[in-house]
Amino acid sequence: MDLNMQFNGNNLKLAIQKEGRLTERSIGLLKAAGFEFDYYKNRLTASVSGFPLDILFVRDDDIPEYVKDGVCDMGIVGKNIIQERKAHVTIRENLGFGMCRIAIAVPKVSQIQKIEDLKQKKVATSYPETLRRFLVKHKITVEIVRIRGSVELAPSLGVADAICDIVSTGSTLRTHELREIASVVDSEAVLISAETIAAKKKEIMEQFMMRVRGVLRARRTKYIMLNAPRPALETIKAVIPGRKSPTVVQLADKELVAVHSVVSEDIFWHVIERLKGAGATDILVLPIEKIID
Ligand code: PRT
Ligand code: ZN
Repeated sequence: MDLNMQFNGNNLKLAIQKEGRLTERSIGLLKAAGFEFDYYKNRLTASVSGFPLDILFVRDDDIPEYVKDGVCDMGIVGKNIIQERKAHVTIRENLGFGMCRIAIAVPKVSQIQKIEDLKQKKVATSYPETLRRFLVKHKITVEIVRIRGSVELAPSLGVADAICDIVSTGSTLRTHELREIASVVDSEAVLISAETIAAKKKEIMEQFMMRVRGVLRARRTKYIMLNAPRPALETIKAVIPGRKSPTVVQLADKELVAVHSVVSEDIFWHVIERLKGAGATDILVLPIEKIID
């Protein structure tokens, strides 16, 4: 594909998965960041209106190399692929979707209980490099059987004693009567760029990143509103300090105040418990669209 034939060379070129588990969420992130483009099946490229960004729809496996070689400036791909390829690219943001792990599993009935029991056994995987590194770290020698798809079938076909594959919900392992014995590495979708950025692309990449970060931060944060008795205010302010300081509004009832603030999603439930404990009532939680500093 000669990209220069199709695109303005000064535009930022972003590669995303054409059709697969990351496609919908990648497109959703770009749209949430305000980038408008048409997407339909079998489309190879799209241009964004009002922003110098071109999108390439490709196989996920090709994305690290495209970015490393400068065919594209940035890409959205699973961390698992980057690690497997040992691709020299820079991870700019974790994107909070495509969550999975690479894990080792054995048939439920197998004698193998722990990774040490894998010594001299056969392990089937599409991630030979990731597995190799894990085994070197644990000083275990196995025979790695490289398989491209349907790795979970390998033990029942007699091809291997264990598998090393992507696990998300664990339902594929359950369906195939497999039992996880070790987690090798965690993965999620990431935004990558080349290690060195061409000078003419730096500014536009920063603008692109600012928009994407605005969405990511908003997704990780909730807006919270609550009522509280005035004496509880100091405790509540300590629990939800806000981005700078919470908004405190006097209610008609002089004994009550309303407090507005933002809370990070990872500590959200913990915070709610503490707020209730401090006497907060009528707690409202709202999504935030964007956070820009
Ligand atoms: O055609 P192309 O090469 O672009 O796509 P692909 O078929 O190689 O990849 P795809 O779309 O299956 O996955 C793209 C990326 O999604 C992966 O590289 C991971 O980063 C991420 N991801 C997240 C997953 C899963 N979750 C996942 N569950 N990739 C694959 N799976 C498969 C896994 O291989 C296993 O067969 O789902 C099964 C396990 O899922 P659970 O939920 O049953 O545990
Ligand atoms: Zn792939």
